[in-house]
Amino acid sequence: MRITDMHITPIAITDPPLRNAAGLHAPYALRTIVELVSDNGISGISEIPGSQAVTDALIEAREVVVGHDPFALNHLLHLLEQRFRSHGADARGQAPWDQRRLVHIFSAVEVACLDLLGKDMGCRVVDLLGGPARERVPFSAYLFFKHEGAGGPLEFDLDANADGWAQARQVSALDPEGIVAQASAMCDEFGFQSIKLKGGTLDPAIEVGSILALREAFGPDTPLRLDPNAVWAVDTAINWGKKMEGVLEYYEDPVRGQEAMAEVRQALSIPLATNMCTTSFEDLPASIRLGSEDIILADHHYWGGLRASVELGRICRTFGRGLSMHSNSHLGISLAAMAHLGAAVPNLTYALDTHYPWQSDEVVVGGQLPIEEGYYEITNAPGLGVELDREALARLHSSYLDCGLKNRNDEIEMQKIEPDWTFKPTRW
Ligand code: GKR
Ligand code: MG
Repeated sequence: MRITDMHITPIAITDPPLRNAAGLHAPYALRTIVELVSDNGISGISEIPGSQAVTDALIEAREVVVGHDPFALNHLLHLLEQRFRSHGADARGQAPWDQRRLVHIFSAVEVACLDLLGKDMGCRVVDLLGGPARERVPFSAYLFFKHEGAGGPLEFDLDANADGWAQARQVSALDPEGIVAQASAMCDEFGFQSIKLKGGTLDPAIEVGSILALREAFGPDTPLRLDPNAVWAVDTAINWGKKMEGVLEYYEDPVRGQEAMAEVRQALSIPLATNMCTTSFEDLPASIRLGSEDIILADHHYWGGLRASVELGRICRTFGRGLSMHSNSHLGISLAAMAHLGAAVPNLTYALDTHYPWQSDEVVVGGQLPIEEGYYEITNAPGLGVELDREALARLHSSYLDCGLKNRNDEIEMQKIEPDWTFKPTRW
């Protein structure tokens, strides 16, 4: 089999004004959809975070990918690595999200190849990864401090008749009461049984107060996580962490860097997790040596694909580290890929993060995928089990062209609300 074409489509999806350590989400989040077409007329798809650098790199990668056999994945990824090595090393950046290009390219190409192969052979991606350890994959609620609005064009932003989650999704939530209300609406709608709160945005007293309010409202059987995205100082993280001992399931990236994480971990009896201080295979030796975290958040978009993430799972098992999963704003192709990975890796035992409830657009046939009782259930459909809705793809590509965004920049968006606001690597 040969890959005869590679379609690269940047899209913009509506995204509510969510707060994080880097600022505020813009009305649109950028994603890129990749479709590989083979000489037998079958195609495979994938979705990755979008940016101008990623689009440019995908266009360059196309020269390597087209003409290649999708079965020969190891060789293909090797060729891509060689091609991009000449561009110099990628930096992850200080933002909560990862900005390296090569891992995105690997992920886009590998996932689309696996989808293509599954569709060709009539088997699922989870089967290509070694078969399911579970068919139902648990996801966690993901709460954000937010401003009023549901994202997208302003005239459609607010729906006065909305109720339930649709209503909670558009109102502001900037204190513990707002966060508990957001959690209740999200959990009622999707049945989530674990809850993560994005921190690093407001005074730690409000964020820790929100965790304690969630504990009060949901009781000790609902695991809670707090993620300050590395903008707390070590003392801040330890002092506030003491108040959450026995309350948090895990404390995600309270501080920046492996040394600081190791210091906080020593001082507290709460498991530490990361998607910011240990983010690549090269980071793993120091992570183990320093003991910087208990749990690593996999993310096939950032760890170079699904098979690399399976390898990460095995390394975590070897060194006694837990495994969870990171997420950014995304649509159903990414959700399906995350779920196939979550189904395949036996020790991925924590409920996976997902931003999916915050999204209202979709690019797969049939619209948004179901999360019920907090689970997404892998279907028997081949490949990732999802198909591209071409009309939706064209519409979301038009949104991309119209919205004028080429890169994620939460600082600029935040300055529309607080003109003097600037990103600080350590804020509190
Ligand atoms: O989308 O605001 C966001 C998140 O903060 C995201 O960018 C992070 O990468 O969710 C992520 C995390 O767990 O750090
Ligand atoms: Mg995180």
